[in-house]
Amino acid sequence: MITEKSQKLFEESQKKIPGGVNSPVRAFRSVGRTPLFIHHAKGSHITDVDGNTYIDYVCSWGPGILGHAHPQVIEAVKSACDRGLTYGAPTENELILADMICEAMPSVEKVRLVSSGTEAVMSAIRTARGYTGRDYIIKFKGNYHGHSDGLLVKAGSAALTTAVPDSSGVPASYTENTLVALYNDKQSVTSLMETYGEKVAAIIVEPVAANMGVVLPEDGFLQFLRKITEEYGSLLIFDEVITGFRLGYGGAQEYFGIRPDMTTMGKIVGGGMPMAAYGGRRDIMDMVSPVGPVYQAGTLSGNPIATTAGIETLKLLKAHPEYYRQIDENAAKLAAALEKRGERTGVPVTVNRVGSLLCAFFTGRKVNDYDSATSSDLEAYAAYFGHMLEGGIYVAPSQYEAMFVSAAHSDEDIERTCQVILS
Ligand code: HOZ
Repeated sequence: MITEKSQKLFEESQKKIPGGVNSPVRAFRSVGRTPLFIHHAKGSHITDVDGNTYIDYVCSWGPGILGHAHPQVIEAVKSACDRGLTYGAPTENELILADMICEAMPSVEKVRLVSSGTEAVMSAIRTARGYTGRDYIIKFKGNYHGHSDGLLVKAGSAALTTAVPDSSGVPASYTENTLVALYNDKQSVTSLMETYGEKVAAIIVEPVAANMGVVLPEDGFLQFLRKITEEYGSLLIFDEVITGFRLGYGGAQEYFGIRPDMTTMGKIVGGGMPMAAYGGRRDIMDMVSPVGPVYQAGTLSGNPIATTAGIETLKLLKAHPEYYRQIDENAAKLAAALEKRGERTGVPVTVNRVGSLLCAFFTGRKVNDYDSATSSDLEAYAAYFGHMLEGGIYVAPSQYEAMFVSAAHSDEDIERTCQVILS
């Protein structure tokens, strides 16, 4: 595999861009390699600047549920571009998309469109605080909710691999209202609620943790969070930036049958464009400016091109419920192959999967929380990553991310991937 052009671009990029990348996990540091610079992507395949083509399971970290450059999405986006890129004024598209989101997730009665998952979560937290008049929030160790100051506490994703779980540059006073509980550990939540419950604005959770690898909620855990937040008058926020429209059209809340008070979305909802959303109960969302006193704004919020990509993507997902069955089944085949690889090589592997989200941890332990997730052998992950890449398969360049299956992955892609896993 020749990667000369990628290497050259990486060298040059490091002179102008911190670490040569615009988001840390892309630097391939935790797998000890230099990143691939991408030239184009189509369907299930991604091609780098040296002309190497890979079957892609990063899928832009989640948005690519239909695969890359779906013709219907591209066509609509091109035609939207002809009408102008941004107006800074309302459009009918925003209403159409808001309607689609509210229909997909009935807990979302009103929704605000923003430009990134970080912005969605930051705004949801502010709204929850404004609504309850309380300052504390509870998050879970290893859950990642974007990079806003108050949430970079025991975070997942690249914050786990850069060895700076709590970022420098965040004043201690900005995180003093952030309490950290342990994922899947009811007692840790109960203890915090017993002490601070009356002051807790919200508990925010990734219903499936997908930024410390993939860690599933244990039976009853999400139901417990629903109950305890009700008891203390706190809000329950589901961060569905990854799970929204992926575990099913109605996201994790439909999959697990829980009605959160607020939901944050990103990735798929923008169809590959920079767009995200936060929404929830009408009385809560009516706290947001200009109706209520919680300020939040954005020049590119509800951008016409981004909403076009989002609408077309959701239309396709809604029209093809069979996609969800297909991607689940394909993910199950990959999971089985990964387990078999563990048996064959003698390197212990624990595979976690829900729907089309999966991840291999190189540990013999059951992985159900931060400590077990971080017990994975990172050298073994790096070796697996290298093996897959050499075999033409592009998986996340970090243990602490998910493997995403898309509707564009064909039977041949899955078969080929299983062969590489087992080779
Ligand atoms: N925070 C993203 C993964 N969970 C990474 C985004 C990126 O590097 O593009």
